[in-house]
Amino acid sequence: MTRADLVIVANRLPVDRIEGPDGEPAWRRSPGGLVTAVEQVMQGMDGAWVGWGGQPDLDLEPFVFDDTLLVPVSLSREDLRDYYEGFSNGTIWPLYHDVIATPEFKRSWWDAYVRVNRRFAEAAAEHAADGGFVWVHDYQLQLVPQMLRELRPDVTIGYFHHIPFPAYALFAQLPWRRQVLDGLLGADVIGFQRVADAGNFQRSIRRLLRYPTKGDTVTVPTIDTTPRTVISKAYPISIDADQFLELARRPDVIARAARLREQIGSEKIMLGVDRLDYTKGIRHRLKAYGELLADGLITGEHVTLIQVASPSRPGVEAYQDLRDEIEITVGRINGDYSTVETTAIRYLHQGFPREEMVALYLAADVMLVTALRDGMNLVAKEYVAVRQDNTGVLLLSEFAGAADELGSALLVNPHDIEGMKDTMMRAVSMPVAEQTRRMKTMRRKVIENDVAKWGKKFLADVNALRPREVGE
Ligand code: GDG
Repeated sequence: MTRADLVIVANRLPVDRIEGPDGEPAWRRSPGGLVTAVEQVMQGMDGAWVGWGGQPDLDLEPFVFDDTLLVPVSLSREDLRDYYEGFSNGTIWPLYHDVIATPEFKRSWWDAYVRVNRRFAEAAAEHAADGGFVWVHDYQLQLVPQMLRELRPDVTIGYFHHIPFPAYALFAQLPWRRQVLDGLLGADVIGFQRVADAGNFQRSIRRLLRYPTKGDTVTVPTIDTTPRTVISKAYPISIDADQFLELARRPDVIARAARLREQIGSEKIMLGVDRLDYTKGIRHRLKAYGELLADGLITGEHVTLIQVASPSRPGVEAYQDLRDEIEITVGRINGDYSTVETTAIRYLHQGFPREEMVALYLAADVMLVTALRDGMNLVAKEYVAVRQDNTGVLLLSEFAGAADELGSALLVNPHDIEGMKDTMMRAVSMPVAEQTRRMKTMRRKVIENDVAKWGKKFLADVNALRPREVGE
């Protein structure tokens, strides 16, 4: 049995199953952010990755891909319905995003969540080397740290929470709130996106479990030994800025951006890029833009809006409803304000290659990030990273984690439609000197604090707890 010094545990494996050239199934690296983030940490180390292979009932043995041992966890259609679409995306996701949609509390979903979390914990326990480090990722796997600690008390456990952690009054609604806190506290280091998330978590610990907290630590009592100290702290995630800059410097990408501008033809381009999710504030953004057109403050020839809404969670009802609402709104606005020659909103319910995303970022005068609640929002950081000439305006929701670092953006409250309209007008007419001043400050932050630094900071806190460093 192969065992690794570093084991990543995430809902998905970092690969997609595709049809190979010979018609046989093959694997292709998926372009996700977590892969790049962790890749840097894994370099030169014996690494394994535990996760679901992306298709139901895929019962496969562990295999090596790109020097990493991939350990597929099999999920049945029922598991996917109850653990993934159900408890993860129908209960935890809306509850942790300030109940923007109503969370459903179903006991059968919880049972599936426990069952599947155990499966992930067992796979991690089987593949971690003696005294190794296991890094668990995100809200689908909050019970894994404790389950793993019971199976393998010798390993060091980290957990990173990519989405917000809600205020106590909301978290307290969860019927299984204690179990979730106990599950997370199985880790040695628990990472959050914002200082406020770590604060909310500690408040819930104090109120519900009555464990003492001090600074970045929680003291967890144990039955037979001295209490354990758990670190719970903010580690704001970032992007691989160099990789984005490299794309932004490629002649074909630059040429594509110029062509897009020319073809669109309007004076200004505003851009939104989001997974089609109710947390992203796409409806609010469309409403503000539609009203500016209705008020006659702008025309479609003057300001075009490109909205990429990449398909997401089509099996969850709230997402189907959201898609309908957005598509009706886009249809109405275009019906009223497009002309034979110009289209007010170019709406794309599709995923695009990263090159195309970067070309869009380069073509856009204004980037709209109007999330009602967002753990971090990497799109905001990607836009900033590629704007090498220091032009462009980022309009950023104060409810996205990125607002903590990107205070030089035009910050908005997306619920305040009048405020958003004013800020959009300010964004499309901002003098270049002001754009440059703001963009320079933001670019410095994003480039200095890239994802490699994020990984290093998390690992430094993990290593401080260990007799030997991870990777030694
Ligand atoms: C969760 C948290 C947190 C999107 N469409 C396409 C595409 N993307 C890429 C973006 C960006 C990523 O997907 C989206 O990241 P976000 O951070 O904006 O949002 P979530 O997906 O909700 O991520 C979030 C994040 O985890 C990390 O911790 O920041 O708060 O919700 O990289 O560029 N990429 C390509 N084609 C698309 O059509 N290639």
